[in-house]
Amino acid sequence: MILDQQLIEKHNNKLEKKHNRAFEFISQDIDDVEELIAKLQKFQIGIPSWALGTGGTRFGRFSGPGEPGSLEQKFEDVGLLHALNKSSGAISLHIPWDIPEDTAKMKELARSLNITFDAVNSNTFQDQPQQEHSYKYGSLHHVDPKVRKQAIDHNIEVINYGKALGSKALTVWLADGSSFPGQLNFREAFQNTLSSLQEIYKHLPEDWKLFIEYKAFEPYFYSMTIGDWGQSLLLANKLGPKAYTLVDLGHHLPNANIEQIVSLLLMEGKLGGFHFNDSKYADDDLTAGSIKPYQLFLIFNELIDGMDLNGMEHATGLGWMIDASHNLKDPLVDLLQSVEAIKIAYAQALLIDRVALKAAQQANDVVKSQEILQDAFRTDVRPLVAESRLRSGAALNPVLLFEEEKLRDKLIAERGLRTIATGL
Ligand code: PSV
Ligand code: MN
Ligand code: MN
Repeated sequence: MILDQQLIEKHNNKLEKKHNRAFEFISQDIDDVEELIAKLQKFQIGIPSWALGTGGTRFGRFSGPGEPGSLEQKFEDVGLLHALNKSSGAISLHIPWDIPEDTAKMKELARSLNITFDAVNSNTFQDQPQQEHSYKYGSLHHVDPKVRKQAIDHNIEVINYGKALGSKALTVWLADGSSFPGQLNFREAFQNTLSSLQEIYKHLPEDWKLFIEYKAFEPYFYSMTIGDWGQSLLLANKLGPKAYTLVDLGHHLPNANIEQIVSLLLMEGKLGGFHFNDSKYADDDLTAGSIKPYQLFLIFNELIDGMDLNGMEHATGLGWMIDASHNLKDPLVDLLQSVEAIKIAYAQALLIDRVALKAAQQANDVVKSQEILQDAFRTDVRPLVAESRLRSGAALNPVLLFEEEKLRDKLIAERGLRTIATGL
């Protein structure tokens, strides 16, 4: 392991004095700071196996050195992130990009790194070598039952890998859609998707969830067969209690009110979880909170409101995952930044005075309602998030430690300049 506890302690000792000052300062204004810190400590965010290497665009890929060259090394990367922030204790695998051939061995490796298995993801948006039927015109929605069957079988295979590892959910994202009016019969495409998902659902273990992701555009440009939360929710409702909608922040039309979508899905008991990322224009897969931090905060505002109302456990009630892919930054540093941004938004939303907000809403006090939200959003909660790390044995400033200790150089020394080529 390129990072041991001593290095973390050395780093923390250096920063502790300044941190303690900032933490004491903010603590004075918080009623139950201990409860808030405990919530932050518990909160874990799943890391996608496809975000550990440098992503590309359709114009090119500029690989970084020292990226993981095997699934074992991807696990080690997540273990490293988790050691740095103690908030990244799970990996979400994408199959067949990451096939855990020897599941017992991979489980043991994960255990030794203190990480668990988040949702497993199927892939029916690319043709694999030796595959009999092509997904050029879609998979679960395909007009040809043979193609649908092949895609269903693949999803069942992914469930089986997940069962062997200890995952508890399958995420289905479909690239099924059409690029020209007339190409598809919408109703038939939807019905085919539903009956394919029904087959997959039959193979879902009792304690599993099926996450149905939606996306408004891309790779098709006219219609997507699961294009919005309405279509996803329709499918989830028809499938049954184990099926849920998954919200990927980058999959909406511009300016969509995602926090409102979140609040209603939660109200209906059909919000499965998130793929966190950020975007300016489309499915840009940028670092969470890097473009619209207020939106992220407003989403957490709805989450806390709805979860508290339904008595849901914040840390485990939903699937919290990142879905990112980068061309410019070191992927590990980027993931540290995303986890930090998500925890900051959560901490800010925990500060909202909910009793006062309710009263202001009931009185139609528009100004006060806005003031209450913005007061929480404009509080610098970074010392709270850092304190939660300190108490969990993680680094006060993971990004700084990563850079100071030249952790990427150490990975390069171990792995060489080899890189992987998976990821979107
Ligand atoms: C493609 O848009 C995508 O980013 C989806 O969000 C999936 O979750 C991810 O790829 C992995 O398949
Ligand atoms: Mn996604
Ligand atoms: Mn996406």
